[in-house]
Amino acid sequence: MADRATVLIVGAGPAGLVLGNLLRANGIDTLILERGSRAKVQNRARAGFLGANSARVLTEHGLGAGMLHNGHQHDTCAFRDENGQFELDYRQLGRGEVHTVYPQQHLVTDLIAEYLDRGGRLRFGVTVTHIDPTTATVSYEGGQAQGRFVVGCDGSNGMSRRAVPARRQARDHGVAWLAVLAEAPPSMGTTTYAMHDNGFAGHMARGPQVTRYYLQVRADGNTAATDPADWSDERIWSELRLRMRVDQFGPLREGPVIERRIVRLRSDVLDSLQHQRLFLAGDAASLISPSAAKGANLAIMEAELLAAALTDALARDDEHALAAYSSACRPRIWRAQEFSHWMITLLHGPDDGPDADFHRLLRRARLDSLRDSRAHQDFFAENYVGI
Ligand code: RFL
Repeated sequence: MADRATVLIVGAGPAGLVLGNLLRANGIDTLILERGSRAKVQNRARAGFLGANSARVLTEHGLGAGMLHNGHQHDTCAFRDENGQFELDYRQLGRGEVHTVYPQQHLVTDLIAEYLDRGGRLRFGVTVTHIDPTTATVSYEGGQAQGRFVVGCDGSNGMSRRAVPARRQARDHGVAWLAVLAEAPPSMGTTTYAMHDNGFAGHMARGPQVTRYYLQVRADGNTAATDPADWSDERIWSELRLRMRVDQFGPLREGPVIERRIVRLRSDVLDSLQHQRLFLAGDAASLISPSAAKGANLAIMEAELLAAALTDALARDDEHALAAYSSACRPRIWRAQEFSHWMITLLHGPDDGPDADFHRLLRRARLDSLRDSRAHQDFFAENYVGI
């Protein structure tokens, strides 16, 4: 016999867990099915920068204790290239908002504990293999579960988005990063974006003892022309020293590399986040490149909207918000995509090709404008922290 729950959620990432928590707070019976083990999802290091809306959602809904206690506020970023460096204190710009740095794996750990405390049901090690959007039934090896609604929060490679017959806007931005986590304190007090002829390098704090770095690596067509295994600790640090121009700006605080992986910069957005009784949230709905650190923030924004809409539908028999869910999310998703794309073009130029010089000079002009123009800085700050 099929398991029953009012709302079935596929995936225990930020989207599924925020949604599950908000529904539980409204007394709605939920079941989350997650492919990975609890240890695996609680140790998956990805995002770290939570924007102002995410911090509000977590705090307002009683999910922010860990973030408020152990996260820290971050308000400055720096850009450096062959012409020097400038900093933007974005607390003083735009809407005056800041980031809270709180690693995704800590947030996921908090959200799981709180969800279980709120009486939510969660099964680890269950891989959903089929979703029927008409009957809100999900199948997994050895069983089935049925709900009034199903929400696919299973990420960009998940299977739930394939059950939504929507048009897709997919784009590979032709850029690949080696994403590195180092067991080392941050080297600078700022998030730093460094532009160099060898490619982009980035520095982002994650905590007192862990720092994320990015190195742009060669991308040929749709594949990165390198393997993480090609990058020894020494090669990573030597390339970071070069691109971060340590001779000019001071040394990096180095330490063992604890994770290295290739990340393609891609977008993949569906134009509808609903089909019959199936809804999508998070990366399942809209994948965004990590260039502006928006993915987890979009997931949290969507989870809050969908929780309110499902609550209206289930507790008040009012499906207006549910019907409007896709159209409420779409403009926010595209604002984030637009800014993320703007960041991609700011940080990377084409290495070669007939237009390479033209694009390099445009990039230079864009950076000059960001350094000098208060209006441009306000635009940046508003979009950098906001959704
Ligand atoms: P997740 O986190 O991928 O979770 C999906 C969950 O679904 C499970 N799953 C299934 N379960 C059952 N049956 C199936 N068939 C299943 N298929 C999949 C998976 O096991 C998994 O647990 O998706 P969600 O919840 O939508 O959250 C999205 C975020 O994780 C993602 O957008 C961010 O990590 C993106 N991102 C960043 N976002 C930010 O807002 N700020 C950042 O600073 C930031 N930095 C990053 C990032 C992503 C990165 N990578 C690795 C792409 C840095 C990096 C390097």
